[in-house]
Amino acid sequence: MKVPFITFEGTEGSGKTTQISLLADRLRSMGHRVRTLREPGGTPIGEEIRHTLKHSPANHAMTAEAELLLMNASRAQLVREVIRPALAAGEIVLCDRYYDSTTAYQGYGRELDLQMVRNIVDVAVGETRPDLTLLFVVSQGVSEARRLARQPTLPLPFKRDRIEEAGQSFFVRVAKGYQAIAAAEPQRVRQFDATGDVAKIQAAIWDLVQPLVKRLKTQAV
Ligand code: T5A
Repeated sequence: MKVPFITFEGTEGSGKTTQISLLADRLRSMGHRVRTLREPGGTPIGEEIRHTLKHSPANHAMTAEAELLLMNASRAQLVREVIRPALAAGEIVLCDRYYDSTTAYQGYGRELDLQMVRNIVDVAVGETRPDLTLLFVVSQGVSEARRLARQPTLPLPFKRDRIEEAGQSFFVRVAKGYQAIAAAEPQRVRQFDATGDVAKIQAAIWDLVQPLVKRLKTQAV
């Protein structure tokens, strides 16, 4: 049976990282092999690109087109260096953001042409598409409050984040983009309210993931 490739999407601070970690722990405790990844990043080249995109002091003048290409350069590397080999080796892949982020942020948020965005994503991912995408929905207010609460705990080089410096209207467009993505592919993209209790969200995610893993072979733990 094919191992699933699952992606996690949503606006800043929607709780993806928290839930990926809980899901990975649960799957591993059952004997599954799991690979957790994040975008942009996930490879040495991708992590350098991530720094350029988010935290580099030299990134202020980055154009939307350069941002689109860098996101997909990181992705092209991740797909070939890690995701395809991991899936081929029977590992469940959990990825914090994937190409829906590009559609939402560069397509809707930066207002780049959606067909151009799709064409570039196609180059980066080819046939490597997620089996399930979990879309975490929180209000702009919750997203911002969670980001601000975390800010003092971040080490200095990570306090500034170029993408998070975008205005409120940018994030409203990103959220609309995610709604459009979910409406276009309701089978793959399953959205849920991510403002509640962590354990409740974890249970909702498990209900969606369990059918994809229940017939997979596991190793003794
Ligand atoms: N981007 C990315 C693009 O523009 N295009 C692309 O193609 C791609 C791939 C990535 C940036 O790049 C952009 C989008 C982003 O701007 P990132 O740092 O990886 O940057 O950003 P996020 O993915 O948004 O990561 P965050 O860490 O900000 O958000 P998460 O992972 O969704 O949230 P998490 O789990 O870290 O939680 C945030 C805080 O909330 C708390 C946590 O403890 C934490 O403090 N929390 C909860 N609090 C209350 N109730 C709950 N249920 C909670 N769940 C978590």
